[in-house]
Amino acid sequence: MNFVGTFVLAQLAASSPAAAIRINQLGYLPDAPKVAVFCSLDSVGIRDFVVTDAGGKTVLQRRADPAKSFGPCVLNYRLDFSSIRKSGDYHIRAGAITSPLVRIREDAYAGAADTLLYYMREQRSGYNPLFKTVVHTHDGIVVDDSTRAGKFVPVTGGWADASDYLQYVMTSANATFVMLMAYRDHPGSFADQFDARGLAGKNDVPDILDEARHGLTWLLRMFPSDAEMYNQLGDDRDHTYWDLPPTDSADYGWGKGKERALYPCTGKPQGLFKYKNRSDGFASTAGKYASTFALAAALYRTRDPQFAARLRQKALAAYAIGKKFPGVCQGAPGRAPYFYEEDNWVDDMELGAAELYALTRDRKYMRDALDYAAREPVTPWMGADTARHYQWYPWHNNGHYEIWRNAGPADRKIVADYYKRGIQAVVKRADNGFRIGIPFIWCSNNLMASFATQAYLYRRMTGDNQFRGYEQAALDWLFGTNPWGVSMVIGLPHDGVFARDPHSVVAKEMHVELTGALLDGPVYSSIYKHLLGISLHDADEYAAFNTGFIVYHDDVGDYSTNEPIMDGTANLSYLLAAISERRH
Ligand SMILES: [Ca+2]
Ligand SMILES: [Ca+2]
Repeated sequence: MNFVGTFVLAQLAASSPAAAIRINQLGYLPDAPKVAVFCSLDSVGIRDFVVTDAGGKTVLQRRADPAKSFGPCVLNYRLDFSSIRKSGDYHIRAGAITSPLVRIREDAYAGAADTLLYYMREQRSGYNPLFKTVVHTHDGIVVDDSTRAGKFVPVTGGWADASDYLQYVMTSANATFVMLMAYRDHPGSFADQFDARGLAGKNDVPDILDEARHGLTWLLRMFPSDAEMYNQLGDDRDHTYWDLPPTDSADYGWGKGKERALYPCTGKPQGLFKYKNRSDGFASTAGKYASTFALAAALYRTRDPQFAARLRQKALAAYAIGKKFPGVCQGAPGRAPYFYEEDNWVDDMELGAAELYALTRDRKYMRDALDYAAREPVTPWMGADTARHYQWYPWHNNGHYEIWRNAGPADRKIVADYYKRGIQAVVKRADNGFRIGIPFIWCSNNLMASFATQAYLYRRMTGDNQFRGYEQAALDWLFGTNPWGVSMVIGLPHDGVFARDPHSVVAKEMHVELTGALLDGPVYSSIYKHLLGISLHDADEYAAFNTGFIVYHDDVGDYSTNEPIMDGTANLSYLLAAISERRH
């Protein structure tokens, strides 16, 4: 470390707080549970807290509830101010600490789901509205296929998965599905301010459908015939260069900046070099194609009948392939050992079957959906301490909810109970001050968003409010009620504390704020320490809060906690749309 670095760290240490009050910076709905968390880094505790209104008048004085320590927070207290239901601006004071501005608003979440779409547009491959040009125009050339290797297939489009430019059907299909589902259930939460290309200006299509259709177009290209089901575009050879999308110079063996490698599902382990995945079927990918196309076919039935007819035919074809070739089609590693290690496929086939039943009303699909659901009632990370990278994906199983929408009372109860078991498994681990029970594996924010979404869906399905506090705690965590006091969505709220230095070449080189991007989020410090090629570029402004079992760094060098993720961002759109809708 050089002298300047030492000096900066000394300065940080001198100004380090001994405690903090963490809140949801986006705000609280008037009728929602409202709990701030007092995190003390030493053993100085508090007894009471007060809440003052915008005029400085005390509106609540209460006893702080001591809670189990968590991460860097040696002492933790829950400051419950749920009794305040009047919209307005407030501050919370406890000991010598004053909170940031606390907002209680009917419209606290208005427009939030649309804000996520700024990041989705920025991630577009094909025409990209940030660069105002077409990026990755040559895609792609088939690899790892005995009969088609070397063939060019036109698959331009879709979204870059994260800050690299790899593209996966696994994450892109789920992203598309969730956006379609968010629009179907909560159309009032979305505006029309951008056109199909993602440029400013309305086109009489809600922007969430513009974005979903961008995904659908790419997915149709990735599944051009029954004999060709593609799964991945590019591999980690992408990481050799840290380029902007229009000047991407990755070399897949036929020259820098040329076509990217296109991987089909093959039903066999894949990996062109040292590392191999554990693929053994098609169903994880086929199920995702089927569910996304089937839901889209229903939504576009009157809007665009021709498009809908094509989607319906593709949904049926994909589902049949999944039935014929059960098993998983995982991400393919390149030179590095990391890949998407999805191990479950019955969840994907369940969702595909549920959507095909909704589309066709053929009972055989409902029977399939219920059979698949019974084989994996709980998404297996729920209740676990760890998991492999994207081992259980999607992070929550929308299939149970989609069955529920069209099932009779007995089956409705069965799938609602499946959700309940998953929620209970997480809640059992959530006896800390933040009420958080997820494992802090890579992409923990996805787990947080999915837990909150599952808890929301369960509440909507059953009217049972017993987990509402945990649902709210997960939502609050994402918007700042976490040890670092950081909103995990860039730009939400625009005047909040959020990542200023994300792991993104676009943000770094273009000097743009990646508004709407959900970050990977905190990980176990043991994971962080063992990742390859990771180091901070600047002094850690959150060092005082990185002393516990989990860490988060607002640093371009930390690709494990501070990298924006496309699929997680899209996944959050449902929950934000749901909680904002009736407030418009
Ligand atoms: Ca639009
Ligand atoms: Ca799966």
